[in-house]
Amino acid sequence: MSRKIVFFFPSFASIEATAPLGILAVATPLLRAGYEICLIDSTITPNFKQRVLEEVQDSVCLGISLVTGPMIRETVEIARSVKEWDPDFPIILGGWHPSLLPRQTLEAPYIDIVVRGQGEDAMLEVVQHLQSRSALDLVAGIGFKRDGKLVFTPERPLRNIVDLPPKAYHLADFDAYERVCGRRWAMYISSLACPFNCAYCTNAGVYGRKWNALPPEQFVEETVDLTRGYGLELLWVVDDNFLGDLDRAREIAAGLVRAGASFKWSIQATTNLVARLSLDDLKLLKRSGLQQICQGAESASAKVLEAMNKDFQDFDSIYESAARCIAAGIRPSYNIIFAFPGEGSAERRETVRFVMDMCRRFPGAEFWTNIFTPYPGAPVMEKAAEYGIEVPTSFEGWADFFPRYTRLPWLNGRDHHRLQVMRDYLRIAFDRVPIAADRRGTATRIAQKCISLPARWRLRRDRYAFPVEVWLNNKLKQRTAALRPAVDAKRLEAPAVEAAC
Ligand code: B12
Ligand code: SF4
Repeated sequence: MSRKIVFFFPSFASIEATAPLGILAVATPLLRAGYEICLIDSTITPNFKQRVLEEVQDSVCLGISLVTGPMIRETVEIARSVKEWDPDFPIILGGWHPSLLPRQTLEAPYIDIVVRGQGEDAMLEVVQHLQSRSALDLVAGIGFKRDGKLVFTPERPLRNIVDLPPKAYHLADFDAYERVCGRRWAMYISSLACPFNCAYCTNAGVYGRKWNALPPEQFVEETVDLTRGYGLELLWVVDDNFLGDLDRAREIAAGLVRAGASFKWSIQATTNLVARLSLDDLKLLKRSGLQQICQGAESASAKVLEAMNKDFQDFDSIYESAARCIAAGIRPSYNIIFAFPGEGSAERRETVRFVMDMCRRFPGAEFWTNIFTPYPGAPVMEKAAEYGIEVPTSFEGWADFFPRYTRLPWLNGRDHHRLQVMRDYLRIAFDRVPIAADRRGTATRIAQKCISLPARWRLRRDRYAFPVEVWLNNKLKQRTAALRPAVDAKRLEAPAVEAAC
């Protein structure tokens, strides 16, 4: 009887490639039970379809991990091909999208089982039941098909992160990820859930709101081992809100300094908690290797923030904490969401002014902008009908939900185009440091610096007609693209919507 389980990770349209943490998490209990794991990540496997079709031949099942959006395209492609080879071969979906929309996902004819929420125990139990051919009814937290009908088992209680097994990092081909990304890095998670409930966020629907975390000693020991063992230069700690316990953060920093850790790391945290860190705290974090704190500023308009349920955010404290971060040598990094319901042109201008003001006052601060994307399970979706949001009625319908190019009933045609051009100008005007290695030559850098000045002028005056600088920047980017490796997940870049407007 086969002991092989195949996992597929579809492309997430970025060259910032590293191993998928969700799959590394569910792999550990399977390995401990004596199963062999084959992990195929589309981003580092040019002939991924053929590889999956070869590997499934002698395996028990295929597991796919995905979030809402373009990852659905390759999921469908792979699942359909596997079903063409053997209509009875079990295909299991896990991760955020199937967790938030289990019924609609399972309705797709090529999906057999969906796992809702944490998958460590559920996946092992599913595999064991598939092998013993016993009924799946006793496996909590899943959905499956019986005689063409969808069956859902009761919810599986959430486990705290301390009770979860370590991730199977040894399955990751870090050499291949480094070839694509230019940097050797990994994701690490040290806490689950977030106590807040922002209207656009789906977290509460999967992990609840009970923040729970690993003790500082475990964080220090695991991260030091991980980075030394695989020669990693950077860890992105993907906790939703790393600073849920400020003392824990301080102890982690002190522990890393004591351990002589030499890797860089970055975290995500809410602006109100970052604001509680003193300059001394930040200096200690910097000494421990912390290089960046990502925060969701989202908008500068009080009206929009209220609609987002972000009343915990205070702008004076954002300015103050940015100043302290810069003084400590840590990059404050902020996300912005444009076009949230209720954002008119006045509110958008307010946000652009805030971004420009921050970047001018704190060189080194950076902003990443997105277009509001209504995700399943987010509180804002309760008002979908009121906002005129067309909610897809099939699994495949969610494939184009992606903050880079989302179209909304109130943001279409010329408005959408104008916002995209403005986002382009924000990118040109102010520097951002991506995870992937900077492959630009000196000439490209100087040219981009030169066009940042007219870009700032345009942003100040809100003028985006004849965007020659954007055209120029695209030409410069093409030069850099030629230096990229052949395997580039950007192939999933937006469909031809930009050209249409
Ligand atoms: C790391 C990360 C990324 C990484 C990698 C994503 C990935 N797929 O691994 C990158 C940078 C690529 C990314 C990109 C984006 N992300 Co992201 N990301 C995260 C983040 C911070 C951590 C994910 C993680 O690794 N967690 C740790 C692992 C261990 O947990 P897990 O993924 O939940 O896995 C568990 C279960 O889901 C399940 N499971 C997972 N896979 C599988 C597979 C099988 C077979 C089974 C059985 C079970 C199973 O078992 C695991 C262990 O319990 C989450 C937030 C979060 N708190 O999780 C957001 C999150 C997943 N991202 C989100 C979003 C919106 C995005 C972007 C759209 C953002 C953007 N502005 O572009 C893009 C979309 C990417 C794309 N093109 O499709 C949303 C997803 C919403 C949704 N409905 O899907 C989240 C939840 C953030 C949020 N708060 O809204 N993201
Ligand atoms: S603070 Fe971040 S993780 Fe928490 S609810 Fe808001 S968006 Fe989600």
